[in-house]
Amino acid sequence: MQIFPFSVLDMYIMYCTIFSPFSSCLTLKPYRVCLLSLLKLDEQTIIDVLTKRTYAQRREIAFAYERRAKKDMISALKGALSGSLETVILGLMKSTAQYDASEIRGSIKGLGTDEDTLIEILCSRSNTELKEIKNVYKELFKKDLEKDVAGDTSGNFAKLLLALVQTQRAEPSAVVDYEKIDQDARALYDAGVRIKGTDVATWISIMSERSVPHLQKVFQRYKSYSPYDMQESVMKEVKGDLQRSFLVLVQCFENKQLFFANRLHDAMKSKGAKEKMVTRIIVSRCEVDLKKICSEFKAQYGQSLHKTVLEHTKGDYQKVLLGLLGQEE
Ligand SMILES: [Ca+2]
Repeated sequence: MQIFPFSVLDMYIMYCTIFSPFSSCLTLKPYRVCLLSLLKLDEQTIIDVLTKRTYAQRREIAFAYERRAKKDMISALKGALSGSLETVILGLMKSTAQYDASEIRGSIKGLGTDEDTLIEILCSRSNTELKEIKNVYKELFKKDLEKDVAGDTSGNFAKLLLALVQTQRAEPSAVVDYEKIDQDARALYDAGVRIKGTDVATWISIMSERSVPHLQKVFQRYKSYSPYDMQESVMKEVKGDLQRSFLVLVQCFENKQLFFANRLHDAMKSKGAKEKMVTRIIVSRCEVDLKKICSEFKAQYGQSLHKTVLEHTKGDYQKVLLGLLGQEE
């Protein structure tokens, strides 16, 4: 096993902050230094510690580390780790919004676009999450998310993503408006399955402006007009990136945690997991709804996500994922 190449001072600071993240290092008793010299901080320790803390605690650890070591813990981790483990650990050192913003930036900068990442993030995040992503994006990259998305996409696909980034979605209302539910269901049908071609603009405005509970009822009602449910209608009416985006949206409106469970299942069912997707979903959801994703996974596939990760990944990458999934329920 590789020894984590930190100096003794580094290890002392790590130890103090790790085992007592909210107390000042200065108040710790000196005997801990002796204890520390017995400790070997290796990859397993890093995994154990960082996966069992919240983001706020990980920041606290990094902050205390930087204050005492006069150097950046992220750079130290970069120097010490490599490969998939490094990717996950560095992801964990970002807030959820910072992580999402960085993934989006990574998917559009340079030549070409990673539509998979872009669609997954923009079509699955709530309005509140998207607002924060926009702010963080500006902060981190000094760029406007809307402009970057517009610059990298085109046609109706661009219009849909931009409508989502504009965060016009209504907040859920306490009053159920059956008339509007019926109107929207009918409008979705009239703009798609009922006519030749598709009035995509109508689909975009309904799916980007209505609240999620409202849309759930709209899709139920929709079935009384259309011979196909909303997902089937999307498959029939549109193609390519636009189709994939609408599908992610509809699936997330219906059951977001099931959507992520299905994605994880698909990413891992083939030999050699689609690591990028597995990493992205587990890191981006570990502070949000990973527990619920685990229950949906178990309910849907009869096998735990935990066991599936054990079967389809290996080494430190497997350890860090299992650490984030926590105890199997
Ligand atoms: Ca049509």
